[in-house]
Amino acid sequence: MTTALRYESAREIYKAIGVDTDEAMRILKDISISIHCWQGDDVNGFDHEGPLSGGIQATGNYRGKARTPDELMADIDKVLGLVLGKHKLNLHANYAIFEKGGFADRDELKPEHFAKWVSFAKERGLGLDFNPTFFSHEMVKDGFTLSSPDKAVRDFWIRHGQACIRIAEYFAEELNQPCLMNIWIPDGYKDIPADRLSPRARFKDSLDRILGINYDKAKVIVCLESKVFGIGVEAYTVGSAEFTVNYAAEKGILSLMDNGHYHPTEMVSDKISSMLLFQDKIALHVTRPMRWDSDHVVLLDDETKEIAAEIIRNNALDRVFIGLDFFDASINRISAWTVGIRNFQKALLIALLTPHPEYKKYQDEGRFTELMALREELKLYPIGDVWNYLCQEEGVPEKEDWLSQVLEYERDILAKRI
Ligand code: RNT
Ligand code: ZN
Repeated sequence: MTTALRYESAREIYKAIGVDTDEAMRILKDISISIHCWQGDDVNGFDHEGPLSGGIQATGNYRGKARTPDELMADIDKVLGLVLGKHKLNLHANYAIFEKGGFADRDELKPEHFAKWVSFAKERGLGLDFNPTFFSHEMVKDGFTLSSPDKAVRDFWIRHGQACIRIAEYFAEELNQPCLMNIWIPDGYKDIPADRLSPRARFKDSLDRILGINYDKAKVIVCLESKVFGIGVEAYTVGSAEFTVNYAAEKGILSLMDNGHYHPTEMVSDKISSMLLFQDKIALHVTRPMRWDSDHVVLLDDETKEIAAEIIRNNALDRVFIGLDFFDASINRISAWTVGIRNFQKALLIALLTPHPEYKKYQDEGRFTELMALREELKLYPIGDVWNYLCQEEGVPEKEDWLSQVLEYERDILAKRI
């Protein structure tokens, strides 16, 4: 049976439970996801030698990591051809591109260092998001940046944050759409602190200074990402959940929740509704923590589906900035990206093909027997037939058909990067 015929059949099956598959596909193809550039080169970037630091780690040594801007761009192009929709590319400041002899340190970065990324984005109709990079740099002193007890260290990173706002503004102007700029710092202590308050007070003050420069808040949407712990900062992180949520609420910036940044039984899917009741907009990093904030590739697992369901059933597509944040160096990186992106889109499609109003009614009426029975049966509805038809309509590979292209690219291109 052809993909189109299968779709016809699936459409009828969903129609019988009050779900409109055409409408679901229409919505899904307009959902923009912020695709992180850093899966392609294990978060390395182009502005330094030396290891990834800051309590995050990419493990594995699979062949073919991008070593230059041109390689990374080619890899991103490959991925974009395998996923449906129009998206944004999420850059980190350490992905600055310097012409020969034109190095600038993090506190002196300028829009011109990202001009090539802007051309890349324009040529492909992509938006750009941005992140100051408060790690992998010698001015991270004893693991501290914006909350360091050393004023020179804080000042350096404050200048970096300010420089990044200017670059984010440039992105927004050039691409005619807002740029989300996410702040995450690795600062924290390995062991029980003697003083928890002062580093947080310094962080607060540093953020005030970064945000104190004049910038267009319609163009640059700043958000702040929390974290509970990292490698080497097990006892205490300065940018905890309470710190970031309160800071963001007070200053009118957004909170960003990364689902690897909480205690293992705490779920971001459960936090979204509370945030939406008090905040106009929120941002997400969708990832997969395996026992810790390991940044595994996003699978189509229960929490991924539940995060997507919360966005859809609360009608919050225009209030939630969806970003991805994973980096696996142990498998083909193009495949890692493609699997993660397609999986979050599949999770959204599943959410769009769910009769949420009916389920809410069962909940309110205390009919939990029906609720469980129907939800479990829905799991085997022909979601794949809708997915494959949408892929076909959008001109991207159906099913696993994309994999052969990736393996061919590995053979022809990645394997030659030695
Ligand atoms: C680290 C944070 C942060 C980074 C990226 C590279 O734990 O999740 O978002 O992963 O900025
Ligand atoms: Zn993150």
